Amino acid sequence: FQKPVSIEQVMDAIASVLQQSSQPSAKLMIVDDDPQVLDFLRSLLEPWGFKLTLLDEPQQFWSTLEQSNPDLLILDVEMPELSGIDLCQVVRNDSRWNDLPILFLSAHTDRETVQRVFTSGADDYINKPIVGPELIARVLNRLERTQILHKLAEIDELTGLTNRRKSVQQFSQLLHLAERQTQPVCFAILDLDHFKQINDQYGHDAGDQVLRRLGELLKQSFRSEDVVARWGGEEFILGLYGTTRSCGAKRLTEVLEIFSQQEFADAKNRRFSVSFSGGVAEFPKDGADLQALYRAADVLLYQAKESGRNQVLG
Ligand code: GH3
Ligand code: MG
Ligand code: MG
Ligand code: MG
Ligand code: MG
Repeated sequence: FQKPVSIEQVMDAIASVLQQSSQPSAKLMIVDDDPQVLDFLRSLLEPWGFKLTLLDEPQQFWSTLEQSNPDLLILDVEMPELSGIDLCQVVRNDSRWNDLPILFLSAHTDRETVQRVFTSGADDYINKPIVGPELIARVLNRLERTQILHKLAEIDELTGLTNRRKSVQQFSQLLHLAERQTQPVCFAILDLDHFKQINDQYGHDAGDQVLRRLGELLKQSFRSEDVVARWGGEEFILGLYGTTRSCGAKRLTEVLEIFSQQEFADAKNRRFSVSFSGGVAEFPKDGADLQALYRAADVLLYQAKESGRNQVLG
């Protein structure tokens, strides 16, 4: 038999989770027309390190939401002018806040209210009077789920590299930084050679193994501040900070030498090796944004393919 769990034990368990997680610095925005509830929530949540934005009248909801840019939103259901349910509906219809976790507080636990809360797009629901440990547990749970979903949405499943969508964001940050610090960025496209043939001859699993290996090699060959991403299919892109075109081309040629010497084996233990071709461009000389850099590098990639593959041109 298990002993009943006391509130102290729950608090201890939460404290240990909090110590291990990076969540406490998360930003929470709370809207409730009752200042006493806000005071209570402040005294409950602040000691855990959350950054709080408290609002007791929904009139300033939008400007406050935009300014505080919270990781999680807590809404009261019943407020004099606008209900939390109305707010939630509008937030959910704005693509900027699609994935913002929303928790509701309410003294009304009737079926109809609960149903309206969830159909408005809420993620969770907490009864008033608020039980501190329960609220904290629900907040942490939501933040953790959201963090996991965000991570998953940024990663290419096969190689573990940054995916295309995320890499576009990373690139724009990298180029802004380079512009401010007047540094070059080397942009490269890599494309595996005759990869269709590899798949046809040795099977799709063997092909996947090649993609994973190239992903690992690229990850370990460049710094964490560089962009290394799978752009799609058998194509990878790189952004090397503070690196010129010729320097980047040289380093990628070294990576190509290592890669093309790797031996792979298929399910029938047939041995094979694979090469790639690359085209390299330099920011800001060859292009001022990702699109222009991509075009410039793609011209050289095409030339590399046309003139025998297994080479990086820059
Ligand atoms: P080239 O040297 O001109 O680039 O020829 P290629 O055969 O590599 O180029 P093509 O674009 O004709 O074929 C690309 C192949 O990449 C076709 C597709 O089956 C394979 N491919 C794309 N994504 C994956 C994947 O996730 N896994 C595997 N195993 N193969 C993939
Ligand atoms: Mg209220
Ligand atoms: Mg291709
Ligand atoms: Mg092709
Ligand atoms: Mg190819």
